[in-house]
Amino acid sequence: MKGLLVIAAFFTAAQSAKFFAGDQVLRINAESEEQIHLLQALEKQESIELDFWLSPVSSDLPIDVRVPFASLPAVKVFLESNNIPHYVMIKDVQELLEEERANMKTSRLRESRTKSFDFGAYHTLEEIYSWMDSLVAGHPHLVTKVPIGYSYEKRPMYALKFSTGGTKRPAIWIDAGIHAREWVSSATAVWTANKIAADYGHDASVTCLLDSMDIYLLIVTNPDGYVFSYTNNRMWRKTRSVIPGSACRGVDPNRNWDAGFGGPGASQNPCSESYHGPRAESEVEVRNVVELIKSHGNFRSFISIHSYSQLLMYPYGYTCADAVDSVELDSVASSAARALSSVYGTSYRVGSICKIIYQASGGSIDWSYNYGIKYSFAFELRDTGRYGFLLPANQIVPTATETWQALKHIMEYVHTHSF
Ligand code: 0X9
Ligand code: ZN
Repeated sequence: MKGLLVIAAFFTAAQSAKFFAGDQVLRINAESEEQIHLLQALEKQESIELDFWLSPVSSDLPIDVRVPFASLPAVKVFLESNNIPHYVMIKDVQELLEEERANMKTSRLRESRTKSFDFGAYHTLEEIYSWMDSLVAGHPHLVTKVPIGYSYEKRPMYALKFSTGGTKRPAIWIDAGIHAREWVSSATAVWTANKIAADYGHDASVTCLLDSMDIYLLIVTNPDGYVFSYTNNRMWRKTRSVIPGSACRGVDPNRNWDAGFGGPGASQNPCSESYHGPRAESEVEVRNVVELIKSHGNFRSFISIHSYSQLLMYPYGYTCADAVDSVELDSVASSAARALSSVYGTSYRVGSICKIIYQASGGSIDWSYNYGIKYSFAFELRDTGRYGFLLPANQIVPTATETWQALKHIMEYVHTHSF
């Protein structure tokens, strides 16, 4: 029996190289600027590997941090000796990862038995790509796969294009999975793609929209990171590019856009989770999107889907100054958030990135907005931290279902303001 356990443990370890046994996610509620400064200093030091899921900034948001098992005593002593309120949010990260794996396995078995796709499960990149082919095959007059280029590790990137004809009709852009570990983002995008295809010709709002506009949906914006988060490190966030002169890999693709690039809220340290990269658009994944948007030339809305925190945001992130259209964007986002809440009561906060989450430069929707795409929004999907990036698969469909109401609201608004 013991031998079996050892073998089982070995295989789990071989499957996902990085182990999170005993790691905890702590929620910290700093009470003063001084405490925030202490936590910022803790984030900067490199001797303890801390993974801040929500960074220490002066805002109403709590601070969530994954602490490796070995560092727990030191971190807890640090917090206690400085009287910083905190509690354990996730008591064993590895336990959640194992449940997640087990669920994927079960759903895969069910899928092969029933020859169907389980929207309530997380999938590998390969599974998502082959599902995309089946969606296109099932709706050849509505959905096409648009190759937009290759990732750093030479994986193809495809946007799904929903169109009923015309050339370069006004279009809506939606991307998901720019941060690798935010799996519910891509899972929501898969559900959404299916919903758009299923509703065309049946739902008046989708039909009316697609009769005069196109929708582009990029389900996995960071394919290398996504694969790596599946095979090697579930907590991976960045791209997988090699940084000359550094042992650390990857750039935060949401700090790499040409909008306030390199400013506050991005790191110049290649080992940081928010490393902005050697220059704006250094990441080919970002470049691929920028090139598609520019060459198309008729996007009216740009929506980026992240997790977690339950926020619906608009520009700017690189500055806390108001965007020219902030009053209108705030009202569109507020109505969209209300539509979302009407489904299950999930509550979202609305505001500019800088004001409701933190100052972050080089973000995608700041770029799209400055490029001239007025209706630029970013979602942070469920939850508010109980599971954070490790949202259980049974919340995928509810998350996607409520998010759809918000997306539809935004799209309808954009539609009525595009002609
Ligand atoms: O830090 C980020 O990039 C986003 N938060 S996350 O936890 N998903 O990493 C917030 C930035 C807002 N989004 C955009 N600028 N698109
Ligand atoms: Zn993100």
